Amino acid sequence: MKLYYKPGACSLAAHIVANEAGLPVALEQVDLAAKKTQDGGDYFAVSPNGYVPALALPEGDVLTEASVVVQYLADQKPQSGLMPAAGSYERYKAQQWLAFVSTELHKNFGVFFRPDSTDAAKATNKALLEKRLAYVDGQIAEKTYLLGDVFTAADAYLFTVLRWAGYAGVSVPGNVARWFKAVADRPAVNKALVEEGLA
Ligand SMILES: N[C@@H](CCC(=O)N[C@@H](CS)C(=O)NCC(=O)O)C(=O)O
Repeated sequence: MKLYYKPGACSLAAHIVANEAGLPVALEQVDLAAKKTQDGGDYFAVSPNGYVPALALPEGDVLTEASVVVQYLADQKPQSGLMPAAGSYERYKAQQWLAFVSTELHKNFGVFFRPDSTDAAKATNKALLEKRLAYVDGQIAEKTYLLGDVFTAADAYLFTVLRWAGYAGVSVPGNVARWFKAVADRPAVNKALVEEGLA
């Protein structure tokens, strides 16, 4: 398998899950501005929408969408607990968090990275993101990780998008900050940050 990524982008979630699972995933960096792969190839030929993450599978297909790529990787090592078993109620809770991170957080951070975004749009999204993080704060008040005691792919995705909070000027409440530190301290997470040149 090969993961197409940009350092610090949402592809970091897949990278973390691959490391947590101990999967042999090759990494290829993408120049998202030029839409070129590390070896100079056309990234649109890999992934027609031109965004990361993209996971090239041995069978030849390419899987995209961060919330799905992390599940695929986790399911390669079910014993890792990175995703609960398919069909279990816990699986739906993990998917609830993945959908929440994707649609309520990830997408709303996008405005801070687009050069044509207005200050008004940024202010609107900052307020919305802080409201959503207040919800997360309440949900994890009594927990180590989003689902309880076990680190899952949902934590990897939330950690990835929350790394952008400082850049965006979005305030992170206390329980979320405590959770963020616990995730950052995990060896597999740190390894991914080092491998992407971020630590
Ligand atoms: N729908 C995609 C969106 C992925 C996405 O927004 N990727 C960003 C980096 S975090 C990207 O590659 N942006 C460059 C572009 O869209 O041209 C997903 O959920 O994975």
